Amino acid sequence: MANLNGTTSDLKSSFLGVYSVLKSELLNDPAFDFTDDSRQWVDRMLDYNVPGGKLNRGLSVIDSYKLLKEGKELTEDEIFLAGALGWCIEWLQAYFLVLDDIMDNSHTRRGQPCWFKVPKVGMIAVNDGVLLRNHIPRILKKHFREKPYYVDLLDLFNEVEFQTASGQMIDLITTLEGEKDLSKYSLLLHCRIVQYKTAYYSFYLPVACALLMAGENLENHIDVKDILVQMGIYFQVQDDYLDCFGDPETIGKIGTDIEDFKCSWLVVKALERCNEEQKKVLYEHYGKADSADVAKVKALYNDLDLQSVFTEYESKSYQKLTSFIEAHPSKAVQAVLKSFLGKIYKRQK
Ligand code: GPP
Ligand code: MG
Ligand code: MG
Ligand code: MG
Repeated sequence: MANLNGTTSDLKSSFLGVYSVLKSELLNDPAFDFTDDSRQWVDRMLDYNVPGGKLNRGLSVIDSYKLLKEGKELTEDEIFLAGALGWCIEWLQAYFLVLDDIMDNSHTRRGQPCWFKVPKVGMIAVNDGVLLRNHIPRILKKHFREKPYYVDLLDLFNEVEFQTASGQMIDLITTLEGEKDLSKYSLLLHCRIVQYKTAYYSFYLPVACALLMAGENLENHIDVKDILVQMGIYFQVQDDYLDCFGDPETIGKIGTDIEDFKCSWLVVKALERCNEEQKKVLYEHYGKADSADVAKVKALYNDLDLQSVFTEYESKSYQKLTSFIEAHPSKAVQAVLKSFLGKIYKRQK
């Protein structure tokens, strides 16, 4: 395996090397000895859903661990383990996305059809989601069973999965309320949804994994968690913005938030800023599958200049997060948090 202490592209290619090892371990499970078809199915399903994203969450476990070690060269073994934890997060993400795309009735993901849209897959994707989820404790057991932090790792993944599923549930049932009365949508409600459905697994989890590997007790790092959760909220506001204003070619997915009646940051801001007449347009056209309705909503978002509102929010969030980070007593932790923020600020995908 290439030396992971090297450049970013080395880091990425070695990280992908860890994927191959984990995948072949999982495929060697006696469960698939029975038929070659089953092994091939899982092989294709993993390649389709696990490694094709930006890999930010996974890579940042290694990054964060390195920063926590304050520049000390990592051993090959440490690099493999941090990589394996990174992949557990990517597996978790794959599981969430496969199911989220079914629930959101989405079309594309990472520049290709959503897994459930692939011919002959359909609702088998639900079971594939369950399999992806079950791979995580198998990876953890194989590589971390003897570690003093093994139980904490299992507990962390369980807790974060619970938080995410709870956020997803609120995301989904909130649309039922919105369909009855759009004015129920508020910034507070939005914040609650995105904190749970996105922030814990996307931001807190990678750093918490690195902290556990470094022998830290997570209870001593509540301040870090708070900052990461704030960063995760900002990240999901970007996701909501890109759903409407992003380039589908670049973000690799076609937005469905307007059709799905989502309590998106954009609709909350539109409700805050619209006059009575514009409100009528929103009530009439929001949450409809027809592209003419969607176009009406998008035109309203443009009239309300939501792009500028977002730009303003983006720079305010950046300033606020930077000041939280700089107030943290540890330089190593500051470096971890700044590296995260730098990766997402003004992202286009
Ligand atoms: C992102 O919401 C939230 C998730 C991917 C969590 C899903 C959780 C489950 C328990 C299934 P989103 O729908 O805005 O994401 P995207 O825009 O990528 O579809
Ligand atoms: Mg979705
Ligand atoms: Mg969703
Ligand atoms: Mg989205």
